[in-house]
Amino acid sequence: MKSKLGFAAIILLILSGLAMANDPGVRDTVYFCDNTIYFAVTQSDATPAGFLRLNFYNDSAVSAITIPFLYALGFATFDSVSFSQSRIESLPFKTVNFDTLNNKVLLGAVPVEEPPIAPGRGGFATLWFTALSSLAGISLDTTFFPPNNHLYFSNSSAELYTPVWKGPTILGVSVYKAGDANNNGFVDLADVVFLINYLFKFGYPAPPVPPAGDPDGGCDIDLEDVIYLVNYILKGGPAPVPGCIFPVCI
Ligand SMILES: [Ca+2]
Ligand SMILES: [Ca+2]
Ligand SMILES: [Ca+2]
Repeated sequence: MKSKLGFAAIILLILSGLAMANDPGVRDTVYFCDNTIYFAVTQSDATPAGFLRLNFYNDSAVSAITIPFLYALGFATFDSVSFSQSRIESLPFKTVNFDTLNNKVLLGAVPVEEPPIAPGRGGFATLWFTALSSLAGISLDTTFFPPNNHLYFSNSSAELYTPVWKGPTILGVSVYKAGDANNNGFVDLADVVFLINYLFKFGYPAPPVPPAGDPDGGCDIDLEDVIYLVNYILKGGPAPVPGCIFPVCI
């Protein structure tokens, strides 16, 4: 993805002129939806992609946000950032600034002609990674970039404050095979049985890696996934896809 340094520079210019304040009301927070990145290995993709959803909470209106990360990615690479389906998706003034030499990424959003970001809880952005090996280890840290580019929110009086960062610093990494519903490293009839038990018998466990139980990629686990797996295993049907079931994030 192309770096948007110009936007970032403008945001920093705006924020550097602001006074510091205390977080009004209860503490605002910035956090990951899930502290594990799931990378799906498929038959056709040797460089599986995984993502992290970044959320934020504010109990009063926010007029600017900057979220910097310093990352150490082990055997993964940083790929891109998406604001799709986030609370700030409609804002035209969003920024992603990569510094790949120094392993930094800076995210920002500023309502310019729009009203401030209303109180609420939900998505800010989705960070995408590419795994180069099953040994991928990832850490992200917001406590860097002195003296500028801190983790900042700005209140409606144009004063900066620092929300609480709810890490963790070290993220779990899980590499799974698409369609491996029972998570034993193989895709075979045992996964079909596992899914049937989960769907139709009381008390049987859900797939340990939820998206692995969604081989048809329909973002749910149902009978179609069972049929899809059977077709793949016994009839040469299409291979399982990564699936798109992830923990509920609020
Ligand atoms: Ca607050
Ligand atoms: Ca399996
Ligand atoms: Ca499905």
